[in-house]
Amino acid sequence: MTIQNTRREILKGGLAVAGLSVLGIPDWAMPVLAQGETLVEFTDLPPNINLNPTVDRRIIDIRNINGVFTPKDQFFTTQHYGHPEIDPAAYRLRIAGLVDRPLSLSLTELKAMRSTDIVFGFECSGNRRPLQGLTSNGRWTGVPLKTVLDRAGIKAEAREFVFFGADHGEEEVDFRGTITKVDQQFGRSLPRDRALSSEPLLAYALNGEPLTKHQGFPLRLIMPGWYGVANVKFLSEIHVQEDQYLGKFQARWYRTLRGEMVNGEMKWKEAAISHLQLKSFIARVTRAGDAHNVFGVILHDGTPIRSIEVKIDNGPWQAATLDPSTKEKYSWKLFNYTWKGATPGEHTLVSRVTDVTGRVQPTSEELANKKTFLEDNSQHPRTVKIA
Ligand SMILES: Nc1nc2c(c(=O)[nH]1)N[C@H]1C(S)=C(S)[C@@H](COP(=O)(O)O)O[C@H]1N2
Ligand SMILES: [Mo]
Repeated sequence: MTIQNTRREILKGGLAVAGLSVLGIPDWAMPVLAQGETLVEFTDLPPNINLNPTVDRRIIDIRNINGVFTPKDQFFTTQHYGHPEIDPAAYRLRIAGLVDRPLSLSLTELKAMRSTDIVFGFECSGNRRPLQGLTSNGRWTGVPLKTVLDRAGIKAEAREFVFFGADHGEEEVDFRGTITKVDQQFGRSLPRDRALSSEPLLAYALNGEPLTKHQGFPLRLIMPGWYGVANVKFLSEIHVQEDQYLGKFQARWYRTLRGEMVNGEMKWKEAAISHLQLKSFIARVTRAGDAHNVFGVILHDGTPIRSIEVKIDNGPWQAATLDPSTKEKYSWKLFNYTWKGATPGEHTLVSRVTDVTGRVQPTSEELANKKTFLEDNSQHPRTVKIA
């Protein structure tokens, strides 16, 4: 039995509410806890949470985050068409369309190019309360996308860069009520300035090891600062074109409807999912002696963080401390706050992050005009009961 399954069985059995630290199961040994430290359960977490609802989905248990990098066998995962079988020896990345030299690159050729590393933590745009576990952080290694595009030679009229995965499935395309069934690949696009910037990576390794099938073996696009969906896995083709790409996962499935006041009038905008919205959440509360530690996670688009604060009940916002090991630009950021003098009974804890441009993580009331559930970066109040 894998750790994931063990956890699932435990959580399914509702034992989570009994206190995970007293179960005494070896592979559930709570290594995140120091000696003498105990986990304080969130009372707002439903007892029957299921962290592996399907074979294609793995949700991390945020209470167990242990260090900067998520181990490859614990990295969250989700995909729409399962995992395509890819023979690494036969694999080719094709670059076609508005290029001077169409390319077909083997893994060996890609790995022979100058590589670079980037630490990048992201979440699925559907990640939200109460679990918040569709998120992870990793060190990605690969070839800058620009290196490969420069080698192909991008024509002046190129505007849109479409990234296709090897995974595909049958989709019903609705046009004015008429449905056509077609087989489509997973695809996402980037505009020219983004595609030709220095940051996107064609990654073949995670935390120093080859990508797992869940994380997109053998190659994935890494788009630092953007939501999960932009990071196309099992990458098989880059198509360079002039027209906008309007595939399902670009234009329909991953978009947000928001109302915004412009000159005193409500304007409703539908936009494709792109960069991460500034967000934080509390992941774990522990007790050691008389003090409690509140530990949490920040996800953001790379804009430097100005402050991370924690509020207990109706008290003032108090400064929390950023973990200095998570200072890299696109890394997720971890934080801690020491809660002194906690009184017995129920308490509500919430965190709020602010970046240097003055953006503040909104409350859910402030997000009331976001009508679709993706991009939920609202402040997430959690409850605990102090004995
Ligand atoms: N080829 C392909 N890439 C994909 C997807 C997919 O279904 N197919 N899903 C996307 C979505 S919605 C997310 S959140 C991330 C998840 O990445 P992970 O499984 O490495 O965590 O992959 C993205 N890339
Ligand atoms: Mo996603």
